[in-house]
Amino acid sequence: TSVSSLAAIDLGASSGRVVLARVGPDELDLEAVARFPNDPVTLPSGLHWNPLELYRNVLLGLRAAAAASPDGLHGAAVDSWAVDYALLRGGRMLGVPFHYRDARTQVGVDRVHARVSPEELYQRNGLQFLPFNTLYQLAADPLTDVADGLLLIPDLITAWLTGRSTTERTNASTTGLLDVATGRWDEDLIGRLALPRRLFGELVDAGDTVGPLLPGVAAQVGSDVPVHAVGSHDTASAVVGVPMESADAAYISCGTWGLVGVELEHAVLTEAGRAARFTNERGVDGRVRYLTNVMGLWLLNESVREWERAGERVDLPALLRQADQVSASVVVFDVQDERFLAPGDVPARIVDWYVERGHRPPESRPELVRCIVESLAQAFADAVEQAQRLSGQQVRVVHVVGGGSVNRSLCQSTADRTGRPVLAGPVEATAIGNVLVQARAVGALAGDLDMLRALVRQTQPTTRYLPGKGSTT
Ligand code: ADP
Ligand code: LRH
Repeated sequence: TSVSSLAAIDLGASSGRVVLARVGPDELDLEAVARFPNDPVTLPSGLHWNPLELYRNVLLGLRAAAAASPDGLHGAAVDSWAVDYALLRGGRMLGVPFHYRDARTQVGVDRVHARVSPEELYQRNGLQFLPFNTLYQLAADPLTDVADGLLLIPDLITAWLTGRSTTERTNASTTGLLDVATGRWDEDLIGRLALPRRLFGELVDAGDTVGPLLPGVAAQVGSDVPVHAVGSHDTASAVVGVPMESADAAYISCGTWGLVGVELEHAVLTEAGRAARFTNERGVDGRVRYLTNVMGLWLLNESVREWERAGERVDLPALLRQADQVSASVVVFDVQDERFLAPGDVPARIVDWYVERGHRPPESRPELVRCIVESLAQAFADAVEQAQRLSGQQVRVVHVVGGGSVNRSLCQSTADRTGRPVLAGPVEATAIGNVLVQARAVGALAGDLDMLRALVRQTQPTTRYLPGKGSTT
């Protein structure tokens, strides 16, 4: 084993980055060589992603990563948000991929549930109900008839880089069409939903090698780079990067969403878990990510966007500091209310929530931000309790990773409301999980997830928040 240079291409729902890492048995150094926004576009057809712009930025990022590694890059791998896809025909993309927040999915939900009940679906795929799970989107997508292939977003970028079409399993588990017991495509379910079997291609696992860059791509990047499969669902990579020391820990992967749960060896398919919307997503090394989607920093970011749409510039760190100074006691609102899912005027919807219940609504921006932070922390705490109760896994410490881990009031309030210590960081857990799995694939590291996490503990600083107290780094 020796030190390797590896690039993580991490595409979040709010921004993307290319992170260059040096990884070896005692070393894990990261540097973001490119950061770029991931802004959706509204067309007459609905709300879409802009995968070409993302791909353009990925190439620039890879070029910067190659330029910063004089001895060459030993690998690159893509992860992104889950569930969304492109349809293809003859290898070419058909149409512009939809954003999971587009409103078209409701018809798909009705169509799927008319054929297969939610109870049966849960036994087959283990997934929490989210109206945008891939199977519902496909049931509302007329292009499935003419398509001969489907690629999830990270697999699409990987295919553009390498010319190879693969479907990585952790992300495939978010389609709703993967058998939770076997990790294979559920042929029977695909048939009953009248979806063309030809759409669902070869499954690969995190750690597999996909192949070299296409010659034309290598020319643009300025170097040849082997591309790997990693936990291509960003949350799967994030969970690899959580520095959990033992099983009695919960994690909150907090970016656009707050994904709250525990890691298990086996799926839990109880009716209570289904009712509480707990999911069994596939993790790296066959682990189960038993978690639930909490609305997350979307509430804060979409509020800021709404104010910025009105032509202002908002300084988020300054606003968070002002929110900390709010002395009025805060009534928490239900962040899981479905009205908050769609893009738009989130602040007005929050005010409505309070008014409908006869509570005094927040009267200033700092007060509104404070309500969001406290309400998110309460939802996180509720989800941690549920994860413990539904899985039987004792939770003694709560890890927060992702962008939310640098939000101090969110972390402190989560410690207070869970009554458990919160360990915050690393902020780039997803990129870390991505490169750790690559490092193992190229032989720079060996061992199971516990050993990978030990390296994260050894090299990455975390901040500890104690309930009712303050924080220490
Ligand atoms: P995603 O992967 O879903 O795009 P990230 O994990 O990158 O999300 O988190 C991004 C979010 O983290 C930002 O939109 C912001 O809300 C929060 N964040 C990032 N940096 C800071 C900071 N310095 N202070 C407060 N919040 C921050
Ligand atoms: C977080 C995430 C989450 C999914 C959602 C669509 O980025 O991948 O795990 O549920 O996006």
